[in-house]
Amino acid sequence: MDAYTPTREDHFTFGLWTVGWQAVDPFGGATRAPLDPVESVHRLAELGAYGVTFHDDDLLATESDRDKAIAVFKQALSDTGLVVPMATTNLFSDAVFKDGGLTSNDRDIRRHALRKIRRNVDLAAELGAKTYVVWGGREGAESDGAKDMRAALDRYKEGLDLLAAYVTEKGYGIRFALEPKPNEPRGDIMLPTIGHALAFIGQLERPELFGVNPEVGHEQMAGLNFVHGIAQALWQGKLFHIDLNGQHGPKYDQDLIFGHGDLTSAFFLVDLLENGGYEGPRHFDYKPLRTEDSDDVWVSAAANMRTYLILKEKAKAYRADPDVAEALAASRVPELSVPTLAPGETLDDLLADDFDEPTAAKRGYHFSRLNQLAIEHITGVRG
Ligand code: DIG
Ligand code: MN
Ligand code: MN
Repeated sequence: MDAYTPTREDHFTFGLWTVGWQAVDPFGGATRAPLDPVESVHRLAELGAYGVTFHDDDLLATESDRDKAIAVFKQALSDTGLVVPMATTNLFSDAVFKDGGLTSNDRDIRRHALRKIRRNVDLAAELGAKTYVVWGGREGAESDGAKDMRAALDRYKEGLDLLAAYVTEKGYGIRFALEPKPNEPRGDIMLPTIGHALAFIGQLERPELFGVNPEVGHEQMAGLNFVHGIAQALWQGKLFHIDLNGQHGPKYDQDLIFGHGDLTSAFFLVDLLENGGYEGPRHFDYKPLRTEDSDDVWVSAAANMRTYLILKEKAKAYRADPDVAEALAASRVPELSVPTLAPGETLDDLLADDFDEPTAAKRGYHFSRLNQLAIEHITGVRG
């Protein structure tokens, strides 16, 4: 037990599919045996997790009878006290979804996808989940001719509007969180970034029931800044959930342990989540490396939470450091929060400014010192 030992109060949650990943990839078969979801619940509880999340199919990893699988899962939740803040649907593994679920060109398959989601939304509500994630991993195409993207958006909207009406009618108190990803497994996935998802939400019948579930690696795969994406989601009141993991920039989706990719970005992400008003669970959607044996799966799970708590403490020290406060002021960072016009001022009033452009153009921002202070906090030179 030390300062970085997680407790339920930290609200760490894990997808069952993370620790349960058998490490099958396009170039090789499983390196680990199927994992009983009941064992995952107990092991994650022992490690200090607060809850678990699941796809409908994850519950059937070792038990093919759905009712039995649900019963033993519920018993494990009751035995450990773990909660289920979020659930989602697997619309990407079964061959039937090879051209997508809600936006498959095949109308019968779109109807099947809606039935599959509805059934798991009912279970999610029964288990007390308040967030339902929609990751359209197969909603996309490999060629522009194969998918009429405007029609696909119509169908995505139709399906999500139906589900929003359903949870409203049922009084489930569930909100939906769209999870963007630019590609993989499809050549191009619909709603590829936080920005696309936020714009799409504005077109839905009940936009208030929709937010985003951004994943670290999914924005970084596209070379985007994840902290900026989260800042905009928070700014729009649409950060309903989050998938934490690690990624080394534009390449295949690595789903590394949180912080094991871009550590500086992870530091500022934790700083933003802890100070930016996000109240949701700190959820990990990562994969234990294919190289790991079944014991080290739990070492990897613990590492996510430990790294988050280490960065949380470092971010707190950074914010409390008087040298950082001074450097922020020298870089005029707090000045950005001052409205450009004073109360009551108009654009005409701007004309009265005595602005000396050459002098202003010469002013430096001193970001180098500020950035170095962050590095010194991250590396432990300052604390
Ligand atoms: C992949 O990043 C996706 C799926 O694992 C799941 O649908 C979603 C849940 O967070 N993330
Ligand atoms: Mn991922
Ligand atoms: Mn995810």
